[in-house]
Amino acid sequence: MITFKIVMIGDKSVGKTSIVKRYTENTFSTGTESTIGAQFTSKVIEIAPQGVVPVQIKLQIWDTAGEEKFRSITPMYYKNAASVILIYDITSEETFVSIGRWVNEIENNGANQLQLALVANKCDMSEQEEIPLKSGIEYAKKLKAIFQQTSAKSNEGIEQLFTQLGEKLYIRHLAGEADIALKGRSDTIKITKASMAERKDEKSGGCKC
Ligand SMILES: Nc1nc2c(ncn2[C@@H]2O[C@H](COP(=O)(O)OP(=O)(O)OP(=O)(O)O)[C@@H](O)[C@H]2O)c(=O)[nH]1
Ligand SMILES: [Mg+2]
Repeated sequence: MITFKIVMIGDKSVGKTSIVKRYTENTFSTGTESTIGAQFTSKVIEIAPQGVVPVQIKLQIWDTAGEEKFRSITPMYYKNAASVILIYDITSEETFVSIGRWVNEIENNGANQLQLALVANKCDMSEQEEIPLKSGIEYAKKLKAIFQQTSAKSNEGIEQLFTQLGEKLYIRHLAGEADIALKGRSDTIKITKASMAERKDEKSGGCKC
């Protein structure tokens, strides 16, 4: 089965962990703790892009820390990644402005073949919106990124985000664009937390799906 590595990036508190939790465990909590380092979860999904026979793919989703002090280690997570999901919080202009900085960082690390996705999270809080939908859509176009409005709280757009992205990655893979599929587990970066997550997976007899 083809595995695609996807990295969640964005300022602290934009909802990276919440989106992953909602997608992989269908849970949401208001009292999440800030992520330290990074960890990954895997999920197998069936996709049926237009003109292609339905196929199962595995998404290996890396949740990273948004806090400034962990920023210097973030670039190593781009290694072997097929995609970066850039997340901002629609109620915080600052987090939208930061997207440009994250994009620069990705480009400076020579990872410009990555498929980008831009995510406008916390859309359940539209009464406190600082970034209109239009701005997100326009920016995504500029970045040639997939755009998705989400709410980890209400579950809006979460499934669509990963399905849309999985389909896009699979189509790119079929077209032979770049080397975007992970070949095996040995390709993943070994760090303490990730290794722990991996061990947990192995204990339960494989991935979490
Ligand atoms: N209303 C609302 N709150 C959300 C949503 N997503 C996340 N939150 C809340 O926002 C806060 C931060 O969420 P996290 O998922 O921990 O944010 P993060 O991006 O992982 O933060 P770091 O790990 O520090 O980088 C938590 O209190 C969440 O409950 C959402 O879609 N709607
Ligand atoms: Mg987090």
